[in-house]
Amino acid sequence: MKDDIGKIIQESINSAITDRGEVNILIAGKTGVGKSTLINAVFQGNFATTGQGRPVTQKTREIKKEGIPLTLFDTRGLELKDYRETFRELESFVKNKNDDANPMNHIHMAWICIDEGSRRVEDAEIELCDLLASYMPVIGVITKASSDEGFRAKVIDILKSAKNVVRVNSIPKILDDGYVIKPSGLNELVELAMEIVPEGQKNAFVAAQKVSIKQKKNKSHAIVATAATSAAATGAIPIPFSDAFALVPIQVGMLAGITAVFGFELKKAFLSTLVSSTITAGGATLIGKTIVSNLFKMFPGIGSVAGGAISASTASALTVAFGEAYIAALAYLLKDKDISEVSEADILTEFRKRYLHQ
Ligand SMILES: Nc1nc2c(ncn2[C@@H]2O[C@H](COP(=O)(O)OP(=O)(O)OP(=O)(O)O)[C@@H](O)[C@H]2O)c(=O)[nH]1
Ligand SMILES: [Mg+2]
Repeated sequence: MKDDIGKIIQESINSAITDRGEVNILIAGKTGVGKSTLINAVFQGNFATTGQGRPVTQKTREIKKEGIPLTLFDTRGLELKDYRETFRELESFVKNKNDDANPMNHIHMAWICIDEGSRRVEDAEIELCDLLASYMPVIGVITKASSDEGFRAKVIDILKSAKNVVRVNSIPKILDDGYVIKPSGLNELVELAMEIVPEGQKNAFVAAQKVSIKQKKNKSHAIVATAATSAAATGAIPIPFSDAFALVPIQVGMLAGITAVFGFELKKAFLSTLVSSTITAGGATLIGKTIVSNLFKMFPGIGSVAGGAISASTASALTVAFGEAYIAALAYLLKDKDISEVSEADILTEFRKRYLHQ
């Protein structure tokens, strides 16, 4: 049984990672416009500060980080006189990427950053937007936003091939009297990106971003709902005692899926602790209740129908309670902490509080 659990956990991790997929985003803008600052404000892992990235064209660097399902392409060179040369090289790179038979390797969206303070949109920005828009959805991002004065409307009008334009301010601003203006627009940007990113990349994007806990919860609720349906199906099969064991992989898979979508690293040791201290320690609630309902099934005739029915709804209800407690724990921890600041012990404590009430 112990070995089986180990195998189930490893398989759950593998499929959670596969199901989550990868998302690739190109971020372009003139030097100093605030690309790196925006990247660090939106995504977990301090992407823009750690490492210089690998140059993939003269002006584009590819940035990746272990454990985060995101690749960023940071593009500069828009301010150069010979930007068309830069664009030609970029276009052949992008075309090559997006011709790949595997959609996971495509560049899935682009953000073109324009400094609000510049109050103008350059020809290079318009040309780049049109160029990229023929390969992927593009969002116009007005950076260092402080006062609009009609600039957003102007950008919408000029960047016709962009899906939409969002104003962001990526860093808090401290005024003379000590008043702090919080970053703004990041949530709008993430919501918009979620709408336009391909379906197969949504979970990866949700995991990589750190702005919207709501999006992480939404995707996790969907994982719980799917698991609850599978759990109900195992419960409906009138074979005595089979359910408790059939439920384990479903619930472990659900845990791994939620962990992945929240953007936490999937470590076997951690999931093992989580599983043994909840699924097993919760035996009284989980496996225990399933066994009770299986006893019903052993009665002939009406017993197996009633038993099946009780078991199906019990299995599904237990799975939902289990999954939702985990989501609530993770969401609670991320309210005022970054993923990197949340320890495995924190997760265990909060999860046990909510699921085992201890
Ligand atoms: N007030 C304010 N300042 C910002 C914002 N974003 C960036 N900055 C500042 O603008 C400067 C340049 O920001 P970066 O993020 O390094 O710009 P970049 O586009 O990555 O620049 P390159 O990597 O040189 O192309 C830094 O001093 C930032 O602190 C913002 O949203 N608001
Ligand atoms: Mg930068």
